[in-house]
Amino acid sequence: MRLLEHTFAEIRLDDWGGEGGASDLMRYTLIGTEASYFTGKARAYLRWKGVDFSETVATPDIYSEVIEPRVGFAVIPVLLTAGDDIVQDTASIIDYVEAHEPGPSVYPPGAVQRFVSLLIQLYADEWLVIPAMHYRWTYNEDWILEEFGRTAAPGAAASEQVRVGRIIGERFKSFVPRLGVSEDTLSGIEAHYEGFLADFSAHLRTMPYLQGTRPGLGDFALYGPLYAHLYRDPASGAIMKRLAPPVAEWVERMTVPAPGAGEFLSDDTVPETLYPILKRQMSEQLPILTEAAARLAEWAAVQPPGARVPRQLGQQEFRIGGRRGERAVITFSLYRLQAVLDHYAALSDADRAAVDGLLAATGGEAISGMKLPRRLERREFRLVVA
Ligand SMILES: N[C@@H](CCC(=O)N[C@@H](CS)C(=O)NCC(=O)O)C(=O)O
Repeated sequence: MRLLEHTFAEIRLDDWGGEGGASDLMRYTLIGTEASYFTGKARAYLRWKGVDFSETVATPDIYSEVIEPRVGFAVIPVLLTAGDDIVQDTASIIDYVEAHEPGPSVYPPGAVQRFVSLLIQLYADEWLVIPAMHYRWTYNEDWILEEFGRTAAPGAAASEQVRVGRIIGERFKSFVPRLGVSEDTLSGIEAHYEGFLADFSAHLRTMPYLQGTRPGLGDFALYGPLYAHLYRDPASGAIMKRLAPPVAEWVERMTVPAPGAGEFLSDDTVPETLYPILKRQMSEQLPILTEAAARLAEWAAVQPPGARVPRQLGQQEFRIGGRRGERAVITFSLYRLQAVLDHYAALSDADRAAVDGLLAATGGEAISGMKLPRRLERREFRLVVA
């Protein structure tokens, strides 16, 4: 969901102090913040995986001394390894740890369940960001500005924290209209989110996680928006607890996940209680992805291999919860879509038939014929066309 490239140098002070340091003698260091969407996803996963890690707060000093020089731009979370590798993007972080650490896999063993996990990741990372940012900035603005200041400058005076919080906050707030949050769409965004909460609550009354008695990739992805913005931000958390106690309890379980406990549903079963969630995704997110792929095709037609993909390719109309609005065409979403399409392309005939049945039942038939115009890759942490 990265939208802006910015530097933290302008708000840097030498004597703020922070917690921990990037050189702790742990196997991994996760750099992020408690208020960050994608840090939540990575943290819950690392805890569940049972790996040895510590967390370093992404203060302005850490941004300008570690993240910007090594990643090339200001973004969290970042994973540092004991071997001094640096990994960015939560999907890459998860895949890196899956490849290097023993223990239970975050991916369900069945190809159909795995397809659903990737779909839910696409929805959680790239669509629920709309309600997450709306609720944060419409109902929690003063709180989050103070929180940004407390995090960035823990040793500073309260007035300095407020100043710093505003500088950081203005940057994140500027993402809000680009995501399509406006007067025209507010009620639709809330309708979408409340519908999701009702459907996820109904599902959670039947089992503790998305696909059984243990969390998988889809759960960790959903935890991104549902923890920091929609549970921890106080006004959002009150709404979640009022409308969807099972979801709030799931957030609490996911915050302290028991490493390795539980099972995925047997026989690669996808519970029908997930269909309403997938239907909502298909009816609202799929059309914007289809249009984004067409924009990528126009742009990429004249690009050489290795060309860096712009974060945004103009604007597009979209629908959410019955309302219409405008938003930026966010190219990164196509990278998450590509993971879904790659998995689809590699399915056996029998698994493809099962996935096609699921797509037909949820209005997602278009996915079976979808192809991105160019392959997307990440080089030096940037999206490029192959
Ligand atoms: N796709 C990335 C998204 C990371 C992301 O958007 N992080 C936010 C904070 S939660 C950020 O640092 N945004 C800054 C920016 O987009 O410029 C991931 O999964 O790690």
